[in-house]
Amino acid sequence: MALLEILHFPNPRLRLKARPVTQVDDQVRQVVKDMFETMYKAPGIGLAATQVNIQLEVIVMDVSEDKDQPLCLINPIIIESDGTEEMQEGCLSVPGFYENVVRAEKVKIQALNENGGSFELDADGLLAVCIQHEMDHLQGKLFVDYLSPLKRQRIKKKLTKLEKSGDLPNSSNSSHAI
Ligand code: QAP
Ligand code: CO
Repeated sequence: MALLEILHFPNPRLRLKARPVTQVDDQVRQVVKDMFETMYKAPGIGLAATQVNIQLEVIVMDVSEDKDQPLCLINPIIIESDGTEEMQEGCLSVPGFYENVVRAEKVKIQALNENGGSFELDADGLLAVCIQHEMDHLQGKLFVDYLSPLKRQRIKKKLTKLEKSGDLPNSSNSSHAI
């Protein structure tokens, strides 16, 4: 097991597109394990491989209250979506910022699980929002892209400053803390 380093906006690596997993093998399962560990530790409710600098279509999530319902999505596709809903979102790659985003209210997805088995899932509420948010990551898209350029620029400026000063989580540059 290993904790992975989470990239922060505006790191250009968050813009890379993930490629599909061709075979769900032990190496992929190790990535899934490490991603769960990293997400639970953060703590977060969702994490896409792109956020930990791995360009594979792998997502881990757990939107349950008791953090006891891990969900792994490999090569997910949306096969149906319905309605619209606005919800406040955050992101482990955009720490400390929360803004409203409009997305589909319901989605039906098809994906592979960590054993390579195919499944479908009907999602609504927070789960549906989280799935769409994480699938965006695999395309190099962030929730801040839905905000006004001015809001996005402000967030970018603040996070760049925090990153330089080493004041973000899992930073290896906390020079002034010593
Ligand atoms: C995506 O986000 C999401 O700013 C998952 O300081 C979030 O796990 C989808 C987090 C909300 C739908 C609704 C954010 C942790 C975690 C922060 C997360 C922070 C610490 C975000
Ligand atoms: Co995110």
